[in-house]
Amino acid sequence: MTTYAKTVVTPDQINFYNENGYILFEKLIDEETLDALRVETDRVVAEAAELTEHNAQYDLEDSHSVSDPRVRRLKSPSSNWPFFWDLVKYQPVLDVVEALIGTDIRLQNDKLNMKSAQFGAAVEWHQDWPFYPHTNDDLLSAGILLDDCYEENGPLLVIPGSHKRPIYDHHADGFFSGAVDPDNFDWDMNTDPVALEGPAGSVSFHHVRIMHGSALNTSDRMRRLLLNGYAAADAWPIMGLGKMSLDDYNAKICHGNPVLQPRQTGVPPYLPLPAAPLQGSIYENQKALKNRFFDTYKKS
Ligand SMILES: O=C(O)CCC(=O)C(=O)O
Repeated sequence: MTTYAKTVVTPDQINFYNENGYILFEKLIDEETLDALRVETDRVVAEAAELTEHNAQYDLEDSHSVSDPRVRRLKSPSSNWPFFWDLVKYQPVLDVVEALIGTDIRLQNDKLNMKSAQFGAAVEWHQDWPFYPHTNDDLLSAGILLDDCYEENGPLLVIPGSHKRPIYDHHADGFFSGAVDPDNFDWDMNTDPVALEGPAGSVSFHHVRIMHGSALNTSDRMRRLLLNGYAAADAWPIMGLGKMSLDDYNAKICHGNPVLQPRQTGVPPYLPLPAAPLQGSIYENQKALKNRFFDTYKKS
């Protein structure tokens, strides 16, 4: 097993994260692991070629066909392919997560968003919190860049400091839509968004309440982003464990120990109910948003 030097996270970096709700570590993933991640991703994507509809492992672009296969997302990769569970426990990333949310850490969710060259789908502005409210908000997502990612590739955009604002309305026509209507934006699109961009192997960390989204990938290069969502083990999901047994839930602990006593803080609750009419992924949930922002967005 490879051993890694502990990632140093300085008090200034922790303060930056606490103030802004995000931080980026350039090239945190070593070259060997990054190569292995790309090889495994290519292998898994190739297995989807014959699919004709979404399933529990793959979310497909609207334009997907057997003759022109287009995977939009790998769903819960760590549950479906063992390589990705090993990566959830990759120590240099967990060192940062530990510095930001504490020692006892559970994997909350994970996905690999593909954003392929020339057609990769946009993700409308949203906070992650309304999708999975917890008893406290010590949750974040680590975004591992598989490819160099810059403005033309549709990087993740965040609104610094928005994790301290109220929870925005994520409903449309009375149902959860997982997206914020642009008429409700109270930030300046010309100056406020920050792009989490950098060379392949860089890792961004964003708070569960930060406002974020991303534009289409109109470039001729892929933008693949593995998002591993981590939670402090004492943050308990308000929506319950779903179909998971307690043993399965605790098997998601990737650092430290399970905690049975929830820590309750005064975070604003928000329920993703009534459920979005279109289920399966954020892309499907967000189809209910009629007033779409990124369909016509061009950075000025
Ligand atoms: O892939 C992206 O750019 C954004 C993804 C995201 O925010 C999500 O899947 O919740």
